Amino acid sequence: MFDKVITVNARPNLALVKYWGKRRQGEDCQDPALNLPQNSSFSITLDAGNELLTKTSVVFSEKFEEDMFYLNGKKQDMNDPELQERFLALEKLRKLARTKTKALVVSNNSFPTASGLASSASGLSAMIFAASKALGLEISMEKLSEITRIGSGSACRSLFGGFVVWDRGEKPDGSDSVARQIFDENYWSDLRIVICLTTQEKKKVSSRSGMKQTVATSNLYKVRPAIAEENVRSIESAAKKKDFETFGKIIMTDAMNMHATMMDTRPPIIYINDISKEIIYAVEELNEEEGRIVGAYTFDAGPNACIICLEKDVNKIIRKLESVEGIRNVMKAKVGKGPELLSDDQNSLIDMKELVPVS
Ligand code: 2P0
Repeated sequence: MFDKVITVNARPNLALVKYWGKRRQGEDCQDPALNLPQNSSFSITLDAGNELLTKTSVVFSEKFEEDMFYLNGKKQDMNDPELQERFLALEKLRKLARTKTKALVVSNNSFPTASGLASSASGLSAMIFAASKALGLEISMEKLSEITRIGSGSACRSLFGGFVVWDRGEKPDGSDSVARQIFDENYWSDLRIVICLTTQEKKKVSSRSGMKQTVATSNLYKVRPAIAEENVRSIESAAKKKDFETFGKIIMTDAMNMHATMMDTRPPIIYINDISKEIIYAVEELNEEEGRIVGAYTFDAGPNACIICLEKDVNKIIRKLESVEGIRNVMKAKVGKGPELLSDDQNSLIDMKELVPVS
């Protein structure tokens, strides 16, 4: 049964209104492992050519005694508690397929893992998308997004291309906490993202544990979900009108609002660094000089900056950033597609005959 190798490419997404905090067990959450967010979020899926891509091959086979996972060529320890939590999503798929057959998952990221660029989002969405095909499951993207969310919250947004809203939902079982595309990748064709890498170091506090600490200890966080919810509504309406001025202002204020709650956490979580701060000042200065929003910066759980702008202003922003010392690399991205199924001959990461990772 099975033994069919499926390979997909998936892309990271960039939240422009952020998810930072899960619901705790209670009336609106029956199990914290469901990864139910405190607020809705809004993202764009990123396309930086081959630079920000997760390629993943999955096969289920009776030959396997255990699940195996290789990330960037390295076999991962399946006893790792965080990995086990993430694989709950795969377990859920297996349940739907009424099977106990184990899987081999081989995944390669073309960007630095755990550096604040969302590799877990593209990774989990690639794995779950590929696994659903390998199991021959015919389920809606909405259902797939519900399952992917269990592996990683932000990953449920990477199942779609373009502009995506992940609705908070109200149900304690999480069946209405799913992502949906609101516009496809061609909708706002001159939107660009300038990504500035300021470090390649692994972050000190993982998003998963960081957001838990924030929800538990930050007083400021008490007002965050309502602010974020309002920001999702406003940015959706700005996107609908392609009103970049409003769009950009919401992006910057939402990112800073989330980072304020991180800093208000006990002990404080400070993801941005001195270079990030210089980038903020440089973009603010450029916007001031031009008398309009030229660029809008945002930061995730790390110090790398993403600056959203229109195509006509990309060079202006890059020139301005030349005054900032310490930026290691600048990449340009567009709004991209959701996961793509690759045909067998498009270099699978699993040897089709031996069912082992290709060396
Ligand atoms: C986001 N981040 O909305 C926010 C902005 C980081 C800052 O989603 O525990 O890796 O797997 O649900 O999705 C990072 O959190 O956390 C994240 P889990 P995830 O993109």
